[in-house]
Amino acid sequence: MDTNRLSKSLCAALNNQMTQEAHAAQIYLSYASWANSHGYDGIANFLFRHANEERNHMMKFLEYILERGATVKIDAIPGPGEAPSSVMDCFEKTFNQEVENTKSIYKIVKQSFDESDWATWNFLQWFVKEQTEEETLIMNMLDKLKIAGGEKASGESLYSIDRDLKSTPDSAQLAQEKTVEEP
Ligand code: OFO
Repeated sequence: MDTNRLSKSLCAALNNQMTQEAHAAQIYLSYASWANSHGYDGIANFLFRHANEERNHMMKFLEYILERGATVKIDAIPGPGEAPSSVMDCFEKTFNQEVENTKSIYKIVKQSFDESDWATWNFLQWFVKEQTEEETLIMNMLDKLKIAGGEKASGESLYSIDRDLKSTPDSAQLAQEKTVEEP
């Protein structure tokens, strides 16, 4: 008896998204390492925490696919691409990657809607909210950097942004602990 509750196309889309979350984690790890090696310990800490979050997102997809009786396909994770050239570039790249991720999640939301797969549609609502939060978080960082002078920001202002991030309490709760009911 076949107990699989996901369509072939939704299963493929969810598996693909799972790999994209792993890819996002690689990007954050790479940028965090770049920040650390340039002396920005606060920024590195912020990015390392986000790498962890993305990994948790990957696990959420994996667990959901299994929960629906479908097959998880672990694939190769694409590399993170080039390291940033500056702090501004780091956050611009981060923002663009989050926007791309949002688009990719919206696609699966639409697909689940079109297939009337309400369980998957409901599961994805957590990610819709999470993406809004993440985009806002990075947007706020970009605003601060713009005020500091963008690409021309002085060492002093970058120093204080980095120091502030170091002392900011960890507002990024572990994604694993969040649920659709308690996002
Ligand atoms: Fe950047 O958040 Fe995952 O989905």
